[in-house]
Amino acid sequence: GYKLIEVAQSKGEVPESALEQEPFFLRPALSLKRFLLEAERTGIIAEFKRQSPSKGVINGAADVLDVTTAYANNGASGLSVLTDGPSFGGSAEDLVAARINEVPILRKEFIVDPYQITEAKAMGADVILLIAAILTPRQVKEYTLKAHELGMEVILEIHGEDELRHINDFVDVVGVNNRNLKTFEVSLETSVHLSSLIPSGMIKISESGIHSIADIQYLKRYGYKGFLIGENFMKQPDPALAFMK
Ligand code: IGP
Repeated sequence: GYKLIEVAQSKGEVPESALEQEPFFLRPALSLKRFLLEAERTGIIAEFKRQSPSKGVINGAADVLDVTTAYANNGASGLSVLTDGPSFGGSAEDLVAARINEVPILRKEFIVDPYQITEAKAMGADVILLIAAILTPRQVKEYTLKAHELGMEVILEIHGEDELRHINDFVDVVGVNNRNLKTFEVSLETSVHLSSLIPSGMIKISESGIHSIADIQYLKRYGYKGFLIGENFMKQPDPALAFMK
């Protein structure tokens, strides 16, 4: 299954019609919205991230299957798997390995072309991330509709007030990134500040720099239903055990 995808990612040469033949392409997607609202889950979207531009290598030894399975079996509402190779050391293969778990999986990638949305579906992703900082509001709408056609949901990621204009009625979840992607500065106050400016019917999640249960409780007071956590788990020797704490 996934070999073709890896080639597609590195070369961008595999036609979409071939991606549509991948085994996962026809698999019905799981709804992140539904999992986020399920009371018995934690609201945590637990991320598998080996390295990052801001931190360098976070964990070079962690096994994607072990870690994502522990995340899923211990109450994660979703998984986030980096597929970007150059900056994050991820791959399509990582997402395919995580797919054994029956929880929604976010393909964490810089999506700038509709082709990558078809690719996400072929990898077995349930959700894609659309980052307002690198897309026009029009692209966000077009890409959201394409994701929906393929049965996937969309998280629209925003960081500043100027990106509120990217929100449309079609996006499934609005994610506030507490990290500024240009300066790498992180503050939960970004989520606090934007919470009241996001249309009230939207499901909101807070992303990055979340370190503790106290942080989650704080963000819940501002209406956040989901909490995207990567580094805090991945920096532990065994991220699987870190999640259970
Ligand atoms: C996780 P942290 O601080 O818990 O590792 O953050 C996640 O929010 C972060 O990896 C992220 C990201 C992104 C990475 C959020 N938006 C966009 C790459 C691209």
